[in-house]
Amino acid sequence: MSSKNQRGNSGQNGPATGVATKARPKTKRPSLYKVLLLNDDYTPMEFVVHILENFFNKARDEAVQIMLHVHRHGVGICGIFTYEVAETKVAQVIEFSRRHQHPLQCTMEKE
Ligand code: TYC
Repeated sequence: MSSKNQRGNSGQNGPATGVATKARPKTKRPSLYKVLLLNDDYTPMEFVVHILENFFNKARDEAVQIMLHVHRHGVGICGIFTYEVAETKVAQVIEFSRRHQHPLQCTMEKE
């Protein structure tokens, strides 16, 4: 078997001293945003649970827990997403609630 290095070594055996030539694309991690649900006095609890199950893929138990947290504390986190996903979720919740004539509000906040 050859003892030559694959590339860039200046000749002798031993540790490779060549220039690193492998491409290393710059990948910055995206900023994340919390999507928050706000309490109100009118939206039915069951409707909020439905939102959490269907728009945020929560299982029934967790959906009920989040809904009750919002009911008791005024605000709660339904998920954490990149900017465009968070923006889409907020728009979907507001539109769906509006269409069902509930005042439920949803907003986003940088993590
Ligand atoms: N407070 C509402 C009620 O008593 C229930 C509710 C929970 C509304 C969470 C909005 O984000 C909310 N019917």
